Amino acid sequence: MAQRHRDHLPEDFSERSLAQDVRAGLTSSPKTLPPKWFYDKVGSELYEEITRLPEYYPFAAEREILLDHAAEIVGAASCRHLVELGSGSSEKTRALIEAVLATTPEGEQAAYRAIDVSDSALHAAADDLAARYPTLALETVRADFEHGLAQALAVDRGEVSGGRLVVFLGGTIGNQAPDQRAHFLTTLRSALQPGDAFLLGADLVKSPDVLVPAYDDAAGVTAAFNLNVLEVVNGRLGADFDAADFRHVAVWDAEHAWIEMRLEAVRDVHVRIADLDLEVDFAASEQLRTEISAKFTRERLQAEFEQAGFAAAGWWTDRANRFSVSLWTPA
Ligand code: AVI
Repeated sequence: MAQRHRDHLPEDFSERSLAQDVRAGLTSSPKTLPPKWFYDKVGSELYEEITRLPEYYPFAAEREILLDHAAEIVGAASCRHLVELGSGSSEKTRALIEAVLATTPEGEQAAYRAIDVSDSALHAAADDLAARYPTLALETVRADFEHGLAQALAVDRGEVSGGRLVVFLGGTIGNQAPDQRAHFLTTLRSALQPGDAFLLGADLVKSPDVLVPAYDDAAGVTAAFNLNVLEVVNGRLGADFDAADFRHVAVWDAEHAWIEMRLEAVRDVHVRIADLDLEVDFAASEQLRTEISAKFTRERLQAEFEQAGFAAAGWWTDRANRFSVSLWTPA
């Protein structure tokens, strides 16, 4: 089956937006950096390692839901065209792809469009899927769904008839700030048509005794993942961060219902970011926020989706009720 690739990002997109984010984040108070910059080659490998940690339950819990309920989910969505946002390796999506293929009548076409910022992840996933599922129509789109969501979804529907199921897995929605999330949901809603549906993987609120170790594991992999963002800024913007000047912190913020990852200066630190011609000072104990990971209740998701113009169409959790996969349709 033919593969199609589209690139919606300008050549210098990554450099430009990293520079903007670093300048804005390190000159604000408190200091912040957006989590999307964790994922260079080393960061992506560390994240893969995180997903295999005993403390980091979200990955295994979501996979359990998809393996147990893929046929039911695809039946409820009744779509033969999957579109995945932030598709990465597409590994967990295979359960959904297989369920779509199993229910696609002969003579009809099943399709999968992967949308991600990483060219290498898109190509590796497409090669793997093409070999596994020769009858699947495959399309890869390199886009930043934070800014280019409408455009990434608006491209033509090709020869596939019927609705599309847009899939956003991994709990990544929790890494968006509440205003970004509201914007994301309304943009998504306006890109969907009757017959389309949206499938979301979202982590659930639970005891901090489970949540905090998931983001501060005994082996220190999450700490290395968090600290690696300093190396990303060093490598890409000529900064002179020394990771030994910072320590990893993960705290549960009960008021906002999110985990916050931070990097705390262990002493007074002066940093120069050469490419931005920027000097930044950290006082000892000052914290740089690098990620929020929001956790949800069913009620909260329902309220946010209704606000954005969606109706609930399905709800699944793993057997231990730690993680949710939910289906939403345009109201
Ligand atoms: C990608 N995202 C859903 C992960 C999370 O759980 O928020 C990123 C992560 N951060 C620390 N561990 C994993």
